[in-house]
Amino acid sequence: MSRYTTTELDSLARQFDADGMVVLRRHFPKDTLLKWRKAFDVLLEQRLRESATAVRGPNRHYITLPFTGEFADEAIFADPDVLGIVERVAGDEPVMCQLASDTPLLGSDYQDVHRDTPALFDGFPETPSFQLAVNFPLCDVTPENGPFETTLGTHRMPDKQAQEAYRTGLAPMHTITMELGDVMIRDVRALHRGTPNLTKAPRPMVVIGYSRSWYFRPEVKIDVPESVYQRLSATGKRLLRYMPRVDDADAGAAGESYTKFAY
Ligand SMILES: O=C(O)CCC(=O)C(=O)O
Repeated sequence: MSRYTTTELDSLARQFDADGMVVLRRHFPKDTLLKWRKAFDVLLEQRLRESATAVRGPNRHYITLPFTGEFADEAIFADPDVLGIVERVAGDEPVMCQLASDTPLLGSDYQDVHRDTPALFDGFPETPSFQLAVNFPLCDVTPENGPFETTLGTHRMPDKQAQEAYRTGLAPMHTITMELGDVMIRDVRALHRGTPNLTKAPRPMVVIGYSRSWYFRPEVKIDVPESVYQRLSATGKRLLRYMPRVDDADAGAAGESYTKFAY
């Protein structure tokens, strides 16, 4: 069920267009996310043991989540408010193409300031949004455990202008501390960076990728087990329409192909 009215979603979409991001505070139920955390801790341990993560800097790991169990949760990935904002800023019939996590550990560092994708057309950065990240942490995110930092309003700027705006303080970094349950929706073109986790506890941040209906990202995919697919609603099936369907036994195979992440 939606928490926001149509007027409020319109306003959030306008804020997104200006800033390149919005945060919905206390949006997802904490008890659901604590179940995700329990499942994630097992996965993290296993992937670290197998060195089967995509490394995003010292002690910073990107891990695709299997689309099974807790993680195949339509109440999360088809949340009506999140989709309401995604559709307003990236058009009707968006595609869900990524379900993963970013986790800085003790010993992680500042990432270089970067965008996650280049402009859609070389030399024409001023386009509406086409690739979004919906991020939510599996713990509280404090100044100590590696908060995400982002500039506001750089998502539609040419590279030089964005870097200049950041360097001169016109577009400073904002530290996004979050409570378990908060959700951030962002245009991945904004200049941003990960920061060091100074604590002993991992700081997992889930990332669900949504794209415009016609946009294809070959570097990511969600393997959808047939039995999970059959249980999805029409909305869930539609969001995942371009994702490969796999035998149940093949779900959750380790191995990351999303390695170039900074532009
Ligand atoms: O996890 C984070 O806080 C940021 C990660 C990030 O921006 C990236 O790896 O591209």
